Amino acid sequence: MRMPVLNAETIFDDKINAEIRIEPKDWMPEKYRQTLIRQISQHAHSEIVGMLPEGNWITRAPSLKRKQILLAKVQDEAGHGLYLYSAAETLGISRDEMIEQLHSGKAKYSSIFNYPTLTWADIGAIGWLVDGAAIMNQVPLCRASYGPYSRAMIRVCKEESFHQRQGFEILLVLCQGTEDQKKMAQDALNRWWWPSLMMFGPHDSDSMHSEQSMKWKIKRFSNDELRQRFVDMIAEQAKVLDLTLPDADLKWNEVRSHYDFGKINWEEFWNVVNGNGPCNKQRLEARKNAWNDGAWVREAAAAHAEKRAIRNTVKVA
Ligand code: BYC
Repeated sequence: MRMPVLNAETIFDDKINAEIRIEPKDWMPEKYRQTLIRQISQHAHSEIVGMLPEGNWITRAPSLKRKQILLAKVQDEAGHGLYLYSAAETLGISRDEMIEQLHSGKAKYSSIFNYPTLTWADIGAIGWLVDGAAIMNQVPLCRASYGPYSRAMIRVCKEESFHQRQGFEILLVLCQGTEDQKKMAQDALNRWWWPSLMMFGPHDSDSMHSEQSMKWKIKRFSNDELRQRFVDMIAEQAKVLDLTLPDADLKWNEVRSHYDFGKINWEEFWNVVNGNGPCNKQRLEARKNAWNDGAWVREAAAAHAEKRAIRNTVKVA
């Protein structure tokens, strides 16, 4: 009996169904490649732009210990950006192209990083809420169907979980401190709560990529499913801090076994995504300046690599 000839697309579909990772040299549909480039590069940009709001507090951290921890956290974000850029490069896009897309505004980065960090409590709120949302979204990405992305996410998630604890601990210390410190923690929570919910993206009904990305097992849960899990987790953790989430509609629903919560301001979300948030211009300016100021380092590194390559060829010959 002759074996049926399998075409590339059938092999790809079978691997997805069997939970076998797709690797860089495997055949993949062009749209799958483009979806991954879009998501992974935007994820990388988010990590790099995400260093800015926290970097703003490195020189003003309240103690040497806090400064060391914050420095380490911000360096972790840089590392996450680098793994993710490398993962995206395996799909055939260059680092320069990705950076160009960020600088020209073609590629997005997470809306959350366009809000200002006004007080030290904001650093706690970012760790607790922003990194908390990141973990909720990224743990399922450790099982994403594309091998290099899923493997990068395993290390990223381990580090994010330390980040969330350090944020929670900053707030716990403030909440157990003076009345003013507790107020500062509550104020940070009031400002960061709704933007954190927006991190999960538009409602499922408005999420144009979700259906296809879930079929391809890039995404494992929808935006709304992850957002709900996040609300359920944070509502309980807020009790430990004795802080109040700024949502009058937040209420445990016995029937659903989930918290109900209020309406998200989608107009604000799209406004921020489209470049008009409080810090969009400042963030992009900072990234462009860093890129231009670092040109001499990239040139020197390239010249050094070229010299080493020539030296090695001469030795081999
Ligand atoms: N902000 O069809 P949808 C971090 C865009 S880093 C801006 O649902 P998808 C951290 C979306 O891109 C956190 N844009 O899209 C770092 C799409 O537009 P395009 C970053 C958003 O891809 C430092 C359109 O809206 N995490 O945690 O299926 C310090 C329609 O959306 C946002 C990741 O990147 C947003 N919030 O789902 C601390 C995780 N939401 O691309 C912490 C990986 C949506 O067609 N990414 N848009 O122009 C994902 O999981 C998915 O891409 C998303 C969106 C859930 C974000």
